[in-house]
Amino acid sequence: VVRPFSELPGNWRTGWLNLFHFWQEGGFHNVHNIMIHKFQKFGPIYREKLGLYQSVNIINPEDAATLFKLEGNYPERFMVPPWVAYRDFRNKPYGVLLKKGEAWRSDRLVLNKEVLSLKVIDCFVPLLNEVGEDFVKRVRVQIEKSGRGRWTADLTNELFRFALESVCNVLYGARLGLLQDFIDPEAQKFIDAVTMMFHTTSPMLYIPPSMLCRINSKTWRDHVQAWDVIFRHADKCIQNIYRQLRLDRENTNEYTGILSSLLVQDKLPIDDIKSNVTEMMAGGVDTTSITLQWAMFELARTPVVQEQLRAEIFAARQAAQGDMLKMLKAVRLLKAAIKETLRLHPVAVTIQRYTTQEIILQDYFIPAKTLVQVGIYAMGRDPKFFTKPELFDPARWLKMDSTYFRALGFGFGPRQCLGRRIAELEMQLFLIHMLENFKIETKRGVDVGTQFDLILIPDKPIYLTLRAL
Ligand code: HEM
Ligand code: 2DC
Repeated sequence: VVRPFSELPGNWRTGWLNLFHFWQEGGFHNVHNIMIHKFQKFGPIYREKLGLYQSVNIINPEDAATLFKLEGNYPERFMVPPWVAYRDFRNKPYGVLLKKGEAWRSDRLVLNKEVLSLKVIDCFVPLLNEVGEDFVKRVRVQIEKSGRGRWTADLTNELFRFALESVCNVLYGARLGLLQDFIDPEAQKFIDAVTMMFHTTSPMLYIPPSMLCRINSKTWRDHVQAWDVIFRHADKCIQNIYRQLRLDRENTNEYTGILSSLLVQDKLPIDDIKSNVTEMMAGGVDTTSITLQWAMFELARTPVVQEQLRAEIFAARQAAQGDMLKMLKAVRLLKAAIKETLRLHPVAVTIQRYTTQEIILQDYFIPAKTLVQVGIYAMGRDPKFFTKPELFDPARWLKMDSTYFRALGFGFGPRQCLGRRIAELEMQLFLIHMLENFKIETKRGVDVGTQFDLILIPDKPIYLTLRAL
């Protein structure tokens, strides 16, 4: 029998009271643990109301499959209210991140060809590879300086620079020089602004956009300032390329980055190109860098796995004779290690969709236009879906009976992460170079937890030791 929507478990009748309790429990930094707790209390589906926002939350891969299979051609996710409010406040155009309907789809189809399709891999690999190699050089210099054959540090900012350098090299076909000693203070300001933008988003997550600009709180002002820096700096980078392109028109057929391709093709209006390139530049900093930090942390704690990856990489290098494209096809365990990192440490606590029609989940009727969230953080740590979930075991992905709707770190379907190809190649190449050159270690017994800062981040600094091999 199918049960009605009103019978769903959960405390969804008292929105503002819930928001208050949530705030009391330190919920703004603890969303991921509160979700795990609620799945334990209510079972695999529960209904929730925070402020004005209602959602249904699910954890089961089968239910995720049901949801995504009916998402239609214009899937929509939760629109982060402060992000919408900023653009409306400053009159900035939306990119795919915040567009809907046909406007979203037509942008996405043009962008997919230039950013996500298989044909761009050949163009991206050399650009991302050189940044990975430069990171290794930088670590070597630090090791020399120490005079002890190793370097111990919190790599957060180094990795932010690496990630921005990487995404800009594919976007603009140009190096910013962020892996040198003296770096452009504007670029550092951009990096800090992205972190600030995420950090100031979470306390405003459940307040509708129309209310935000009116209250003029400190958080809102900091948020506006952060986006201002992001848009201004991205605009500067875009203008640079635009000018260059007009100077030397009769360019060769050499690949000069995503922005040039989009400009030359002329399939998107310039404002849409700008907004989308700005989103990609901002979306490419904290996401890959923090995932890489977690990956190195997990590898430092499981030296056996680290050795297995190194062996795979050495063998792949031998077989490919320096051809990176070929090499990337021979590192299955490394790719599984990235999946495994995102299982335990997803960037996004949930993947959400609005239902397009009535659907049935766990025998409950869910009406159309309901926000349904797949709790991927909770799913990744649940023994029902991953045996011994606490173990970092990349090989599980190669021997599991079913990985059906379990690898959702980049989302799913036509609305999945636009930067997925960039992110995956960037992280694979980075880890290849790091594992070929250094042993990664960390102090025993130091446990690092997770904090919700809109994206999930480590709750304390991670200290890693890199030792020359
Ligand atoms: C969307 C994760 C890196 C740009 C998303 C979504 C997730 C995600 C979960 C939502 C997908 C969905 O709703 O199905 C990640 C992870 C990354 C990463 C785990 C790295 C480890 C990047 C990078 C860029 C980027 C490097 C920029 C080049 C975007 C954009 C969207 C998006 C623009 C919105 C797409 C749309 O709405 O059509 N990402 N991301 N992401 N990501 Fe990423
Ligand atoms: C945050 O309840 C928690 O990839 C909310 O690169 C639901 C939600 C909605 C959208 C998610 C967001 C969460 C986390 C950050 C994500 C975002 C969609 C895209 C964004 C996952 C889970 C991110 C980090 C993009 C950001 C691009 C931006 C800087 C221009």
